[in-house]
Order: sequence, then structure tokens, then C-alpha cells
Amino acid sequence: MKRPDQIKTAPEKPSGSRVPPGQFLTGKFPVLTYGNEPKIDIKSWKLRVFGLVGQEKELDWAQFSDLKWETVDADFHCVTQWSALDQTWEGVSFAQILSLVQPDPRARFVMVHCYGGYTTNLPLGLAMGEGLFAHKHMGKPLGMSHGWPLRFVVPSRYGWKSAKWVNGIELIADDAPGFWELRGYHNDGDPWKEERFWPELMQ
Ligand SMILES: Nc1nc2c(c(=O)[nH]1)N[C@H]1C(S)=C(S)[C@@H](COP(=O)(O)O)O[C@H]1N2
Ligand SMILES: [Mo]
Repeated sequence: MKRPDQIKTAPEKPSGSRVPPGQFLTGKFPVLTYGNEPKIDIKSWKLRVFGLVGQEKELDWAQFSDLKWETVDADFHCVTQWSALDQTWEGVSFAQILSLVQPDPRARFVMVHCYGGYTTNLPLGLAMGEGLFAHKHMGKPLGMSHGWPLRFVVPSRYGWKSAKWVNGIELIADDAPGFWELRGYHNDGDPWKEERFWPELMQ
């Protein structure tokens, strides 16, 4: 399985071309949040896996923490044009979470749900290949504004798909737009293809 750290250093990409078209580099990691930050109590925190699964699963923080953690190094690209290279994330892979449920073969897409109501959609194969549920960023627990205690990270897509304050993974058969995908952002969001906005807006 391809991990984002492998993707980052993919040999076919010569060094110097790590910044996708239309992006500029920042040494910072700006907070980008639509609406209010949710308040989360770790004692009642839950990650729910539901939809097209054999049996729904709910993990509390202790159960999540007991899973196998891994570290991923990857660049991060926001559609508002900043890119931050070499971000390190620690957490549990999407694939490992899915190994705890029995995905229905009809499941082909994922809707990631968050405290506060934010959502984002992506193909199941993409999430399986590189999705990470991260609790740590650059060696430290996430700041509140960056999605504490848990955020999704999908480095090969624009940052809006790296949903903060995650609380649900829904497996679905047919693709459906998430929060920004419904409001003008591209369904796929590949920064190397500059998939920023709905194609019909670009004509
Ligand atoms: N729940 C939630 N997740 C979110 C957002 C948001 O508004 N709400 N913004 C997204 C956008 S547009 C980006 S670029 C990244 C930014 O992450 P950061 O605020 O930790 O830098 O979070 C993404 N995840
Ligand atoms: Mo963003």
C-alpha cells in the first residue's frame, strides 16, 4: 500500500517541483476554519464508523489510542494558494480503522464527518491508500484550532479534504459532495491538476 511519505518523495518528481502550480510556499501553518471551532470533551469524544459496513463501530479515545500509530511526512496544499512542505503527522491510518469493520463491497466512497457539521467526500480507494487520522502534528498534539483531538489528513488533495475535529467515517455507494464540494470547490481537489473549483465555474 502506498503511504503519503512515499508519495512525497516519489522519484518521478524531481526536487524543486514540490510546489504545485499556482501555489506559494509558507513556513507557517495558517489556521483555516469555516465557522466556529467546536468544543470537544475528550471524555465523551467518539469516532463512529457507519454506513455500508457489516457492523457499525464506535471508538472512544482510549480505544483509538490503543490502535497502531504511524508517522507520515507530507506536503500540504491549501486551495487559497499556500503550501507548507514537510509536515509530520502521527496517528492511525484510515486502512487500519476500516480493518475493524467489514466494509460492504458496495462501498466506493467515503464521507468524513466532523464536530460542527463540516464534511468532505473522497473515493474509498484514495482514503485506503493514504488517509491518516492524526492526533499529532510536528511531534506535538494538535492545537485546538488545527483539529484537536483528531483530524483527517489526505496529503495528495487540497487541504479542505483534511477535515479537522473528525467524528465520523461514513461508507457510501454513490459519491456525494461534502461541505465545500457543495459550495463550489472541485470534487477531486488534486493540487497538481489545479482542481480548485467546479469545472463549470472555470469556463
Ligand atoms: N472541520 C473543518 N475541517 C477543515 C476546515 C474547516 O473549516 N472545518 N478547513 C479546511 C481547510 S480549507 C484547510 S486548508 C485545512 C487547514 O488546516 P489548519 O487550519 O489546521 O491549517 O483544514 C481543513 N479542514
Ligand atoms: Mo484550505
